[in-house]
This record gives sequence, C-alpha cells and structure tokens, in this order.
Amino acid sequence: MTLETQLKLKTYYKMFINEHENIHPIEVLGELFQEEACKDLPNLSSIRFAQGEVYFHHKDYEAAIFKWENIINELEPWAKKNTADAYYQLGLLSTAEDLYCAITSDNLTLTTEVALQLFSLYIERGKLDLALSVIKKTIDANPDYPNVTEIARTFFEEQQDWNNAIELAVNEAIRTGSLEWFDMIISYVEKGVTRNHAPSYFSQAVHFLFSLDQRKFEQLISTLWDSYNNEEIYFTWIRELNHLLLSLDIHRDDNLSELSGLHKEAFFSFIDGRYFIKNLQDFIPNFLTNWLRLADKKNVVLSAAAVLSWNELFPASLSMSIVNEAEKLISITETDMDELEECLTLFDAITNWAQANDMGENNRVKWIVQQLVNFDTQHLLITGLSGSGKSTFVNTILGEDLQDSPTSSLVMFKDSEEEEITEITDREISSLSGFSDFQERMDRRRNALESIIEFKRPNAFLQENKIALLDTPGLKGNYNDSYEVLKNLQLADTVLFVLDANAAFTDKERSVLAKIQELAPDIPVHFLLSKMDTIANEQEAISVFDETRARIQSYIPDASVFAFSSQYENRQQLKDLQEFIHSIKNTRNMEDKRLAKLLFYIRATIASLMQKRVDVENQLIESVRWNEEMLQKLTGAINQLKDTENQKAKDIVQSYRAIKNTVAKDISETVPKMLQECSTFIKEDSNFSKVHIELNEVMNKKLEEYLDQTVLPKYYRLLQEWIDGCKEEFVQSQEFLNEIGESFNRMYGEERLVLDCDFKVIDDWHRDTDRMTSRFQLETVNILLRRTPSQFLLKSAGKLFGAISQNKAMLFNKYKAFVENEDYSEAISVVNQQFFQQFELFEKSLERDVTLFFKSPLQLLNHSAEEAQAGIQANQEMLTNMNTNPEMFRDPLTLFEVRLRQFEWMTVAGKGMQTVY
Ligand SMILES: Nc1nc2c(ncn2[C@@H]2O[C@H](COP(=O)(O)OP(=O)(O)O)[C@@H](O)[C@H]2O)c(=O)[nH]1
Ligand SMILES: [Mg+2]
Repeated sequence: MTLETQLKLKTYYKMFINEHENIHPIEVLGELFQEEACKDLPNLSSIRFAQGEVYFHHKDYEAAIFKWENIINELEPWAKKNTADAYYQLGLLSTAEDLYCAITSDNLTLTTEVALQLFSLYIERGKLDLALSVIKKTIDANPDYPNVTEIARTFFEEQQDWNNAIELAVNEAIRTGSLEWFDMIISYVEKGVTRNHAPSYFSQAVHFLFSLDQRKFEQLISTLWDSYNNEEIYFTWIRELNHLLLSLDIHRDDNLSELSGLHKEAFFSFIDGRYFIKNLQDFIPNFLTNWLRLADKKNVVLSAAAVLSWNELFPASLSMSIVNEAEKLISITETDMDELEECLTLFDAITNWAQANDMGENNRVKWIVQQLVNFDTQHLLITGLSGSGKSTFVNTILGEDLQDSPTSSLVMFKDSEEEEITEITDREISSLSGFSDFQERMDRRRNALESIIEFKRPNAFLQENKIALLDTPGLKGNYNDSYEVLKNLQLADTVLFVLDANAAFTDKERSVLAKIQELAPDIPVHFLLSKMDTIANEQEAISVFDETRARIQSYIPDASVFAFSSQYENRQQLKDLQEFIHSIKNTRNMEDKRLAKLLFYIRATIASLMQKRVDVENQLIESVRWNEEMLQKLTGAINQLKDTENQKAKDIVQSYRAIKNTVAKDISETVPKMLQECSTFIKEDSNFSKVHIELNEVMNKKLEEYLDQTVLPKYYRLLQEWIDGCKEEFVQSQEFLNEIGESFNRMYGEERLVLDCDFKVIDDWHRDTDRMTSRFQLETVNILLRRTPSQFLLKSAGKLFGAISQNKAMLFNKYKAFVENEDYSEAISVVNQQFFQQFELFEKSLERDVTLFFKSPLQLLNHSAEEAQAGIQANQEMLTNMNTNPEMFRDPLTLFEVRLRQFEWMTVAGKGMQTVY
C-alpha cells in the first residue's frame, strides 16, 4: 500500500504497530510518544498524526483534532484535511468547509480527496452551485481518479443537468475510448436531451467511434439522425454528416447496411415533393456520393441510379468519378428491391401531391395504373377504321350483343364475378347502373373521348383466356386519330387491328399502323380480316385472305391474320379464335414490359402536371387582362349613365318649371282684371259699411272658380303632355341601356346584365298630377280686408259716413275707383302660394324620381365593376404568389422526375431495356 493510500484511508498509524499487533494501538503509540519525547530533538509530529487517526477511528474526534492541530512536518496538509474530516463527523459543517477550503497543496491525491469531501459537504449543505463547480474542476484536474467521473455523472443525472452530463460523456468517450461512454451518449440522444446541441458537437466522437466499433458507429449516427429528423437543424445535421463521412475511409464491403438504409429513406423524403430544390441542391451531391460509397448490397443499384438521375437533372453537380462509378455499378449489379412497389409509391406521391395542390384528381391515369399492375390479365386492344367491325367482333367473343351503336369511348371488357360498369374521367368515377345506362352513355358523344368505360361482367371466354378486350372508337384516318391512338395505346399488351375484307389494308390503315409502330414499337400488332361472309364465294374469299396476309406480312413479317365473320357458325369459330388469341398473347417478360409502361405513365403524368401549371398561369393572366378590359368598359358605361341621369333630371325639371311659369303668367295676367271687374258689384245704394266684406266674398268666389275651372284643366293638359314627353325620353334611355347591356352580355357570354329602368315613376307622376289637378279649393283670402292704409281709410269712411246719405254718391265713386285701380299683387301672391304649393312639392321630388328611374341599372353596373375589380385583385394575387414562388410547383415535379429517372436507370436503361416514350 502506498503512503498516499494510507493517508487517504487514515491507516498511516499501522506503520508504527508492526510486531505489536496484539497490543492496543493507543498503548503502542503512547509508548513511542514517551520514548520520542525523551530525545534531545524529539520529532513528535508523525506519532501525533498516527494517534489522531486512531482516535478518529474510535470516534473520539475531539482528541483527534487536538492531535492533528499540532503537526508541523510534511504531513501538515493531510493533518488539516483530517481535522476537517473530524469536524465534518462532528456535524460542524461550516468549520469543516472553512478548513477544507484553506488547504493548499501540490499533491493531486490530497487535493482530489479534499475536493470530493467538499463536494459531498456542499450537497449536504444545499450549495449545489459550489458542488457543481468543485466536481467539474476535479474532472478537469484528475479525471482518472477512482470514481470521480462516475460520481460526477450520477450527480448530473440526479440534477437532470443534461448539458453537463452530455459534455462529460462526450469528453470521456473521446478521452478514454470506452464504449460505455458511447452507450451513455446514445442513451442521452435517445432520451431526446441532445436536441439543442449542434450536430457538429458530436462529430469528433462519431469520427473516433468509426475506428473503434462500426456497429456502434452506425447506432450512434442512427440515433442522432432520428433525433434531428423533423427538427429545424435537420439539414445542418445532414451537411455535418456528409462532411464527416467524406472524411472517413469507408468501403462498400464495410457493410454499413443501417447507414445505407437511412440514406435511402432520407433521399426519398428529400424528393417526395415537400422541399424546394434550392434547399436541397447544396448537400444532395455529397449526400449521394456518400451513399454510393457506403451502400450495402441491397442498395447499390438504388444509390447508383440516384446518382445518375440527379446528375441528369442537375448536370455537373456530382464529381465525374462518382458518376462513372455509378454507371459501372448499375450495369453489373442485381437489385432485390421491389421495383413495382417503389414505382407505385412514386406514382401515389405524385397524384397525392397533385391533389393537395389543387391540380386535379387524375382518376384516368390512376385507373390505368391499376390495370397495368394486374399481371394476370392480358390486354388486347382492338383498333381499326370506323365500321370495320371491331364492336361486332367483341360482341361475338363475349357472346352477347353488348354494343350496337358506334363506340364513343374506350371500353374495357373484363371478366368479373359481378357485373359492374364504371365510367372514369379525370374528375370523377361514376357507376353506371346497368346495361341501358351503358348504352345511353355510349350514345352520348359529347366529351366521350375523355372518359373510359370499364365493363365488368362474368364471361367464360375472357376468364379462360385471361384477357381483357379494349374496344376503341373507330379511327377515321385523319389527324385526330394520332391523338386517340397515343392516349390509350400503352394500355395494350397486344394490338388487334381489324380490317374490312371488302377493302383491306388501305393506305389509311397503313398510315395508322405506322403511327402505332412509331409510338409503341414493342407492342405486337396482329390482324383480323372481318366480314369474310360478304365476299361472294369461297374461292375468292381464300384469295382475298391470302393476298391480304401477304401484303401485311411484307410490312410486319411476324403478324398473324385471322379470317372472321360474325355470320359464321359460332362454336367452331370461337374455338379457332381462342387458339388465335392464345398465339398472339404477349406474355414474355410481361412484368418488365408493364413496368416500362408504368414509368411511361408516370412520366406523362409529370409532364401533364407541368403543363397544367403553365395553363393555370396563362388562365390567370388572361383573366386579369379580361377583367381589366371589362372594368374599363364598365366604368365608361357608369359615367355615361350618370351623365345621362343628370342631363335628364335637368331637362325634366326645366320643362316642368316652364309649364308652371306659363300657368303663373296666365294667373298674373287674368286675376287683376278679374278682380277689378268686380267693381260692378258696387251699387250706389250699397251698404257701404258692409260692402267690403261682401265684395271680398265675391272676389274669393270668382278666384276659386277661375282657378278650378279654367286654370286647372289647362294645367292638367300641359302636365299630361309633359309626362308623355318625359316618357319618350325615358324610353330612349332604356333603349340605350339595352344596347349597353347586350354588348356586355355578349362579352360575358351570358345574360348577366338586365339593365331595366323603373317605369313605375311615370305611373306615379300620372297619379300625382291627376290628384293635383282634380280640384282646387281656395282658402278665403283677405283681398279687401287687409290693413293697408288706403283700405283702412275706406273702411273707416264707410263706418263714418255710411249713415249720411248725401255722401253715398261720393263713397260709391271712391270705392269703385279704388277697386278698379288696385293692382292686387299682394293678394295674387298669397293665392299663388296656395295654388302652387303641391306643384312645388312635386317639383322638388323630380330629381329623386329620375334617380329612382335609373337606380337598378346603375346598381347592376356598379356591382359588375366591383366584381371585375375583385377578380383582378384575386387573380393578381395568385399570379404574384405563383411568380414569387415559381418553385412551389416546379420543384416538386422536377424532384419527382429525379425519382422517375432513378427507377428508369434501375429497371430499364440499366438493364439495356427499351424505354417507352
Ligand atoms: N356481314 C357482316 N357485317 C358485319 C360484320 N362485322 C360487322 N358488320 C357490320 O358492319 C357495321 C359496323 O360494325 P361495327 O362492329 O359497329 O364496327 P366498328 O365501328 O369497327 O365497331 C355494322 O353494321 C355491322 O353489322 C361481319 O362479319 N359480317
Ligand atoms: Mg365500334
């Protein structure tokens, strides 16, 4: 045992015991002390130190402290530590802490022991910060000291101080290379407590682990990968990993299958449409380089194909040496991946993406893909010119007259336990309820070419021969044909070309055939010579058949030809047909061929989605342009209408006023004269004290009579004329608006604007003017009773002189003169006020009435203008959105293409097979 260990364990005293084992140490040491004390220069420190230990072990801490306080040799620092230990045992923690802290020494064991004591003391006193700092210092200074890192780890974990725990594990892993520490790191990563650490934090440890243990290396990477996946720093992790792997000397036969699998999974997630290319572009090349370097057997082809396809779509992004290696690998290696499964996954990813981005359901192609993966059934596509006998042939085979009218859509006849007829268009899949529904559907021509009909029905012939028949609309030998042929041709495993024996293999037919062979050189074409019964005699029939077959075979040497008639005896012909069909079935390498077709449809789908995006943009641009034009026209029309309205209101009010003025002029000319003439009513013998009252009554009566019987009828007549005039104006305006409305509706392509004015206004005017001119009742006006000075004089004169008869003649004359010379203007104005009151009210409402007349058209136009404005804004916003994020549509499709090309490299190009374009 070394001295340090003895000091640490407080067994230093044993040195003094030696042979005195059966004597109590206290006694042995006491004797020694006495002995030493007797010396001239006694050295008592060592014995005291030993005595302190013995007391300590016997829990006599005070005695121990007393002994250790008097040590003056090299043991002094240890004595201080022991003293502190004793105080610690006595429960005097504060004193113990002070003492520990005061110890200074170069001895690493001592300082470590002190630190560990302090560490537990701090914990006991709840001073966790100090505990942390002392243990961290200790790890730094003396990590190899027994238990130090273990104590620290336990402490960190208890405190859930993950940062320190992780730091300790990473540092220790690198320092010691102990796999246990790597396990510790893995456990922390799995716990999820490392997520806030930058990926680079672990790089050194991961790098080191590669040289220690490759399985653990994969395990650590895999847990880290998992923990960063879906986090914001995921791509940072990928970049860091790229970097790390590039720096390692990796060989494909290291068999890092877990890592390879992770690369595969990640690569497919990168290109599944959720990321933009700009986010991927910088790290994918390195990522693929690494994948190819470490790919295990199962993934070599996949990774090589990924390299090649990425290189194709992003040329020069990968190094030449990697591309060359990928090319080499792809041609020599077999893959055991389920290509079909992967293809279907890709196809689903594309259609789901399209759906999520409002780019349609793509039901047609989805259905087609379903048919292609059904390897049990061969597809015999029947084509030929219209009327050549395709549908009749299909009927014969099916043994039922399922089709009588010309075929308008592609119809696929399949054997099935239950009858089920379905119509498939891109937008929807609908079930046809039965045969009559089917026939009705076949008669409908409109958009028929856009749908496919799937006709399932129990059928022995189809079942026995494991085929499905695809009847097609007849070809006309013109330009549209190629579109039709192109659309469905790839569904076929074999093409059966039906010729009419009466005019077989014409130029038209040869040009269609050329088109088919150009589009699908891999699909075999065979021929049916139909309507053989229409040939006059057997001899000729044989020669027509021989001659036609020779001509066909000079084009296509392998083509078979079958002579057919719907009139022949059925059973024998069906037997022959069965043999014929069996001989033309194209079953060799069926799965590979179908796979190539599948890839063709995936490519077509990507292309059509790309095109759709362009279409959408063009539609938006067009819609903005159109709405702007409409808005401009609408605004013009609105302004024009407002001007018209103002002008009409002005004219109408003016003409109305003119009538009023005429009438007022009449009154002002007639009334004074009329009143003046009332002087005849005054007689010499009138009672002059009352004559002014009577006279006033007479005048009122006359006035009322005049206004009611002369003025009103004239007024009525004038107003009727005025209303007729207004109506004419209104009719003109309506005609003008009708024209505007029509021209807008032409632009809208629908009856959208009906600009009807409100002619009820005219009725209202009739009613109002009738009412106003029906009768006039004058409220008595004080014409002669007014208190003007002259009237007053007359009145008083009457009262004063009335009784005096000789003055009567004078009064008579004066009165008469007065009545005849009065101008009555004041009275007239009072009368006018009464008379014109309602006409003036009417005048005031005229402008509003004109507005009412035009209200509905104006509202409609305004509403349309607002709609146009809204249309412009909405489409403009979408356009801006599309243009600021063009990658939103383009990128996912490009990445789908990467994946498609990857499969093509693996399946078709890599194997030297023919790609279907
Ligand atoms: N005599 C005779 N007439 C036939 C034969 N096959 C078809 N036809 C007639 O030819 C016309 C067109 O037939 P169809 O099957 O509808 O032609 P598709 O347009 O190619 O489908 C119909 O009037 C059929 O009755 C046949 O083998 N013999
Ligand atoms: Mg037909």
